[in-house]
Amino acid sequence: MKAVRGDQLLKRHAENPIITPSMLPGADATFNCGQTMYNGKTILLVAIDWVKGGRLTGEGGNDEGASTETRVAESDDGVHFTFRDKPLMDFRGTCLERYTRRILDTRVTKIDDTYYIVFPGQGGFGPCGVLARTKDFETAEPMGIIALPPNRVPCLFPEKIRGRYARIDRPGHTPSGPGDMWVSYSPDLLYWGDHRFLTSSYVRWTRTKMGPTPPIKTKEGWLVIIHGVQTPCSGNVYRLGALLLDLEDPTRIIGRTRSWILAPTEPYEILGNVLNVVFACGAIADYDQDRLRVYYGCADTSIGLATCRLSDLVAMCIEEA
Ligand code: BMA
Repeated sequence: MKAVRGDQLLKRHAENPIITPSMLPGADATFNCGQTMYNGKTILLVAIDWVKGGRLTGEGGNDEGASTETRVAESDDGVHFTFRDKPLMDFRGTCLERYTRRILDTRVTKIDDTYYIVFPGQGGFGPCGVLARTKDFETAEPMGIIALPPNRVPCLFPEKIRGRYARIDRPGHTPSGPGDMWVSYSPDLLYWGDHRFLTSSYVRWTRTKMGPTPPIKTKEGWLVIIHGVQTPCSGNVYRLGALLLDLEDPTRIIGRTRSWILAPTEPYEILGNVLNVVFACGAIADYDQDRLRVYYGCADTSIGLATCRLSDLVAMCIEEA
């Protein structure tokens, strides 16, 4: 066993996994989640797979409902969550219906008073980036498709940079090519251009692919939690790391972790619907406590919470750059 196994910067909560399918009767998986704060509560947008009579429902199953839907789970203490009883996004009957029958891996970014949600649209073609918005997490409105396939992870910055909206994403990931990360700009969140290369895979544990989450502002730079995938003969292993980008020019990398900060080492991360996965769709910064909370998907089955000092992660990015 490598020494680094006991040495991951993110520390797991003692009650992990804090969200499991047993919390929702009929659920087979309650996993990868967008995350944010709303009215003092922690809000997670949790991907849910349902099972009925031993079969997954929806596409490929028995056509009842979506194969993966996304529900709000909310909490006052950030550890004990309650699920709402309806999916947040049901876009049947809208112009985006054919792209939104399966909604998972949501990325949430608050810009001014609106929460923007991006997720991979799917429907018989490669994943495309779908943008929706909400102000209250009761209802959400579809806005449009902002990235052509294959691009499942456009992540919005929480404020304009030099007068324009900005995003980081990973276009072009296919079985034969890992896809690189890029930064793009927009006047209105719908039309994107002025694309700039950011980075290719840079360590062994991101060799198969890597993907971003919505950037978090720190005084040193934009902190971006990333997932990295490596594929030994036993199959994909998903781990987490981080990048630090210049505040004024986010195409400039000023820090990055060469070590991973979380890897699947616990039984609930190693075993599940997909083996060996810790996967983050975002993180929450508690600036007043110098704390970063990461609610991460475990083996595509449940959700864990891991935390570290925000300043420690920023320092690690700069030291290991
Ligand atoms: C990625 C996404 C995630 C999933 C991961 C591991 O490509 O599909 O939703 O957690 O694979 O299966």
